[in-house]
Amino acid sequence: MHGLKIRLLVFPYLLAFLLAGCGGSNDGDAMAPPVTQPPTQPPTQPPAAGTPTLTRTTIASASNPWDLAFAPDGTMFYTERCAGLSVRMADGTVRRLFGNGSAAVAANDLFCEGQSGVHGVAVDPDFANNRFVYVYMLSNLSTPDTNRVVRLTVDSGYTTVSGRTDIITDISYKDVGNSHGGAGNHSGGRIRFGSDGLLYVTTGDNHNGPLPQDLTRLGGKVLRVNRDGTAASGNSTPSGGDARIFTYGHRNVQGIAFRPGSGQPFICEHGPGHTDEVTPIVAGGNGGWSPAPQAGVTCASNYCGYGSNRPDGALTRMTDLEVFPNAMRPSWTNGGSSQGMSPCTFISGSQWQSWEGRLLVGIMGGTRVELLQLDSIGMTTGNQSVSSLGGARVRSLVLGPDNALYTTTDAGEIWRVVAN
Ligand SMILES: [Ca+2]
Repeated sequence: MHGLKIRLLVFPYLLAFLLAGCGGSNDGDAMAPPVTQPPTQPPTQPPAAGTPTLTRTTIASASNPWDLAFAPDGTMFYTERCAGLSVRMADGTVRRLFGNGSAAVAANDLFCEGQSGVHGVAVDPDFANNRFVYVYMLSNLSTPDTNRVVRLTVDSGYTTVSGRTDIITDISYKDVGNSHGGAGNHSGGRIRFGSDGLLYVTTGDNHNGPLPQDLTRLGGKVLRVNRDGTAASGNSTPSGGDARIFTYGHRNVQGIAFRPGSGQPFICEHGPGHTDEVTPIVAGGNGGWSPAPQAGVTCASNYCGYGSNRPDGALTRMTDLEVFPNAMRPSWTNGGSSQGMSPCTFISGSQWQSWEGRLLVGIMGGTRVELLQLDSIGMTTGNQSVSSLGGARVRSLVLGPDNALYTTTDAGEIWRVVAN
């Protein structure tokens, strides 16, 4: 990594030096070919877009808020990991719609354990007509327990929900602890509608070695489904696999965002002590994560995610191009380290000035948010840490219908961040 970075930094200076040298030698070289003179009129430069000034306000407090989503009228839904789904009205009124305790509608099967509980929330693109909201949650309705995606219908006054429909009931869940941690680890759980109108669901590897490459089970995947949970067409799932699988070979994906213009999905994925990854994904793609032991290797609990799955003892790779040469290449890795990459979102809106079109990535353990600049194929060409979004474990990053940025933090706050 360092070698590459140094080369990239040095090259422009080297090029400038060589060009300057060429110009100098031409001055006294009678044999030099004629030089085409540059136009006397300097080329017109587009005005440089500025850096936005951010103003951050805490608009709500909550208990382990995990995700949030907006209705077209600006009403905000948010989840709390152990409580359920709430709504915050424009005037600041909060109502608990679905979950435990005082929620308008009880979810008696909901429980939280370890990292798991209520995670992502998504609003249907046709919410104005169907009033559908979707929640990713841990449930004890199946044996063993599973993560589910539940669809709810919200009433016109945002006072309650009805018509619970569990559209995905069989997302892998770590129901028993093992050598690598307790029950509830690595459940993924972000849900987002893409610009194709389909619902994307990110899942985790449950500290289970074979799971990410097992195409018959839903852990360590990105799913793509219709609003009733059936497989979307065009998923290109490899033969014999569950047709809901869009991509596989992932560790614990908790961020997904869609690039404005192309609509291409990018995932943001927590690494195993090294190599957090941002990756543009394509239908049928393999992320290249396989924490199962290779032949001749043994690992505690049959999971090599924190050590080596290889006979040579090298660390298990987040994208193993030796075993999976066609695996999807990451756009960015977090400097070779892993600090809990979780949410991400693309920035849009002219008030964001030079940031428009860039990808914001929350890194929880690093208590910082990185801003990535991408090239035309989605590879990262530059990154910077956004100091005004730092200092917290940012669990969610969502651009509201007002083009303000909204976040949840593990410390229990929901922020609104305005650019100007
Ligand atoms: Ca990967």
